[in-house]
Amino acid sequence: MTSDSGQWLLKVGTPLTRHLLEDRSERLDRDLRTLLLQVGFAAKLISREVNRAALVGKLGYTDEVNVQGEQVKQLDVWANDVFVTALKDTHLVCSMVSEEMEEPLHFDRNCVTGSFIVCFDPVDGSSNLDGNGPVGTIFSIRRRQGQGRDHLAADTLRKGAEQVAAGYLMYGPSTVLVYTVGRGVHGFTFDQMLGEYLLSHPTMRIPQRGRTYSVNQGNYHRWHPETQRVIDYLSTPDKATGRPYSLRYVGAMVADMHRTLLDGGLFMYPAEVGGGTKSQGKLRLMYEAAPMAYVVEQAGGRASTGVERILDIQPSSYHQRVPLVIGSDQDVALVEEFFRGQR
Ligand code: FDP
Repeated sequence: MTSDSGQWLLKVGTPLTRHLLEDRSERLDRDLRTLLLQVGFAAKLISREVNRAALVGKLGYTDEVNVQGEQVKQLDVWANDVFVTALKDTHLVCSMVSEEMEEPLHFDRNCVTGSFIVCFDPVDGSSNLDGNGPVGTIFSIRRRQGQGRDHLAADTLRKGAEQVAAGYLMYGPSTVLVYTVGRGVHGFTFDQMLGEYLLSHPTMRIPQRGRTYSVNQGNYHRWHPETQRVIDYLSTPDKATGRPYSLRYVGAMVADMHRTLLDGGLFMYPAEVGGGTKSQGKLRLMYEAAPMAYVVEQAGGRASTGVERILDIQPSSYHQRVPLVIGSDQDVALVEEFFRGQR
């Protein structure tokens, strides 16, 4: 819907389908619109299954261990299949990278110029599932550059700055869909009775500074000294600078990020010392850090490793991990000062 001045009016309660149809941005062509709607559809199926998982025997682990050596939940596998099938069916997706698949899937018949690469984490925060805690789905969409099978790896391993859309679903007390196509961030709440996502958070802006930090502080003694100093600083009382910050940690990135996006502050998953599996943190660049970084930057925030902008990192492997500091612009900038030794 546009006003007389040609400006796009965002009305709370608008269904996602109409919202996407009325967005005349050049960035959102028919194919990308179709893909976003299909992401929303796959998420409806996942949301329903998360909701009744305990009743249909979908809680608990499988016997498998995934590519990062983590135990796999039944819902991880099921949701991965749902997402793959739903997006493959659009014939718009050439390749898919997922936390649950060691290698990307390539759909030869879909691989024509202009088709898309989708990276996703079907159930983020899945260790929360058995305790009825919030979980989510994260997605990242890029356009394919080259043609032919030889280009598949090069097409798939691209910087976050090349994303054309990204977002997440949060399956909490309500299911929320948040997305960006590079023109701001919009949030929708799923109305179960209508079976529709309705606009509830138009043009989301993250506060420039927050009052909370979000990190697994149980890992404090495994962090590098500069990370420890950041947390010591934030938790030390000082009225003049608005400290101490409060600690909030759900342990599901989507839930911690959704709160951070709304209220401001910091979310971190830092690197650990000792050369173990978390020497580059825990979170994955392509389907966790990069899409969240795109969303947060589009909402006016900042995302870095502490020394480098997340969206500028060239991935070298599909499941690469990356230290992450993300949230309000001023709070992330403060952490970067600690990492540069300026504090
Ligand atoms: P999970 O392992 O439960 O899927 O990336 C995975 C993730 O959760 C994030 O969602 C979450 O922020 C983080 O790991 C939690 O890790 P810790 O349990 O080590 O704090």
